[in-house]
Amino acid sequence: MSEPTLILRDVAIYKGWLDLGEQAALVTALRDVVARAPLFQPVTPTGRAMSVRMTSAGRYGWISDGQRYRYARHHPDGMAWPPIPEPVLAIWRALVSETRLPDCCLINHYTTEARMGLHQDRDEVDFSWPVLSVSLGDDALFRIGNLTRGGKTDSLWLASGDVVVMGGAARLVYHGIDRIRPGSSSLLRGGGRINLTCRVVM
Ligand code: MD3
Ligand code: FE
Repeated sequence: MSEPTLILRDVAIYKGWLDLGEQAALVTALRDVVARAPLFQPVTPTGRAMSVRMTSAGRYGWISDGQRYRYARHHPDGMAWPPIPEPVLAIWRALVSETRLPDCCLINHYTTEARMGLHQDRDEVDFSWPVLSVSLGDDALFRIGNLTRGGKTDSLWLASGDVVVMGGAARLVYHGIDRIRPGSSSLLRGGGRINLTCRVVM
């Protein structure tokens, strides 16, 4: 297993883990997923549309049912989620596990205006496995806090090709995306950012 570039609050950060060719191949595979399972805007339990658009690949996908967030076997439009693309699984195998593969690859799409408020990822049943994140496209200002709301936070710019692994003590910390830096990458036509998070759900 390779050494992370840096470790911040138990979050392992691998800067530039993917080269440009690998990033482009990933984008091609993700376009195929999105063609079969379109991006949608989840509605928060308070009834507001999230600014980030999402879809999933894998056995389970993350949805909002209008009351709460949960993992579901089907897209809101009724289709099964497409399989997780092989190049995504290859990153998981290299950095997390060769035996246990993720149940869900959540795909987040950020336009320039999109953001994600501080939250915990706790809709999964099994927290013993890390969450693996892959950034593609424009830079994003990632903020990481604590196991409870409030307290000091650290911020870090994530760039295209960076991979982050949140395991152990980091698995349940509050985190979010404060803003996107428009025009910082030419990977995605039309700009914006894609973030993948691979999760063991059940
Ligand atoms: C730290 N996504 O999808 S990825 C999410 O960039 C989410 O789209 C952000 O937070 C994004 O839930 C951040 C980095 C990340 C993902 C999951 C974590 C950091 C995490 C889970 C626990 C702790
Ligand atoms: Fe999260």
